[in-house]
Amino acid sequence: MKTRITELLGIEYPILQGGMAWIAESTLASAVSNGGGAGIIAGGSAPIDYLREQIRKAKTLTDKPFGVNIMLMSPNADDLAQLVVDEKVAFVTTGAGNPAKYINSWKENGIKVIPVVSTVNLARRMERSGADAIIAEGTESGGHIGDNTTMCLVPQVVDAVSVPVIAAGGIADGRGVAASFMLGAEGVQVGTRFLASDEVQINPVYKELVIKAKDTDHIVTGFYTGHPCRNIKTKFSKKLQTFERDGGTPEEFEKITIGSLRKAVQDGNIEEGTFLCGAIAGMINDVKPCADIVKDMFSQAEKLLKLN
Ligand code: TUI
Repeated sequence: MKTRITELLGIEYPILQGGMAWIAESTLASAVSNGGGAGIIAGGSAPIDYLREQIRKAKTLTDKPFGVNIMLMSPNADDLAQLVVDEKVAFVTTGAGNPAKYINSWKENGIKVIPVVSTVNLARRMERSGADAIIAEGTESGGHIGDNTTMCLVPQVVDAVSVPVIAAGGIADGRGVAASFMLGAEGVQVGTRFLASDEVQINPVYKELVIKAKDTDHIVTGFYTGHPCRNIKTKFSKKLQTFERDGGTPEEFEKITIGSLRKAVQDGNIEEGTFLCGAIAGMINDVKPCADIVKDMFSQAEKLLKLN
C-alpha cells in the first residue's frame, strides 16, 4: 500500500503510532518501526535528559525511521524542538498547539513535519507554514481532543490542503484503515490499539482495562479546563465528571488530577489514575505484537479495498 506517506517517511505501511504521553517510549516506538510502521516517542512533559536517552535507545533498537511527538503545552517544548534537531530525528508530530515557530528550523535540518490538527482552519495554516503532511484527529481519539469526528473532519481536511492527510481517531483494524482511505486519507495514526500490544510498557492493570472495555466504557473529562481528555470510564473518572457538573473549580480539578497520567501508566492506580484511551477501545479484545497489529490491519484493509 504505497502512498505519499510511505514515500515521505520511507516506511512499508502508511501507519503512525500515536504520540501517547507517558506511554510511547523507545520499546514501543521501535517495535512499531520494526513492524513496518512509523513508531513515535512521546515528549509529553517529560524531562529532556530522559527524552534524549529514549531517542538514543530507539536508535539501538531499530534502524528504521521513527519520530518524536511534541506536546506543545509542555514547558519543555522549546528544548525538545531543539533536541530533535540535535539527534537528527526523522520526523516530528505535534499536538495541543500551533508549532509554526519551529517549522523552519526543523525543515532546514531535514526533519519532516506532521502537525496534528482537529480543525480545517489549523490544517490550512499548517500547510502554509510548510507542514509536509497533516494528521486530522477526530474526537474519537484518546487524550486531548477537538470537537469534530474523524468521519466529518478527515474529508474536509483532505479537501482543504494538498499535502497528504493522515486520519486519526477511532481506527483500530483494517476496516478503519479502509474507511480512512475512502475518506481521502493516505495514512492512519493509531494509538489505542497499541495499548494492547506485547511491547507497550504500561501497567498490566491499564492493558486489562482496555481489553475489558465495552463500547460505552469511555468518558470525556476536563471540558471546562479547556483541555477535554477522553479516558476509560472508572470510578475516578466518573467522580471527575460529577465534580465538573457540580461546579468544582478548574483549580480544584487540577489538584485532583495532577500526576494522574503517571499514576495510571506506571502504577495502574485505579483510584487516582487517568487511563487515556480512544472511543474504539471496546473493539479491542486481544494482545499481540506490534508487528502483527500492523500486518493484520493492512492485510484486512487491502482485501476490503480489493488491492489484491
Ligand atoms: O495532543 C493531543 N492529544 C493529547 S496531548 C495529551 S497531554 C495532556 N494532558 C492533559 C491535558 C492536556 C494535554 C494527551 N493527549 N492530540 C492532538 C491534538 N491537538 N488534539 C487537538 C489538538 C490541538 C488543539 C488546539 C491542536 C492545536 C490547537 O490549537 C492551535 C492554536 O491555534 O493554538
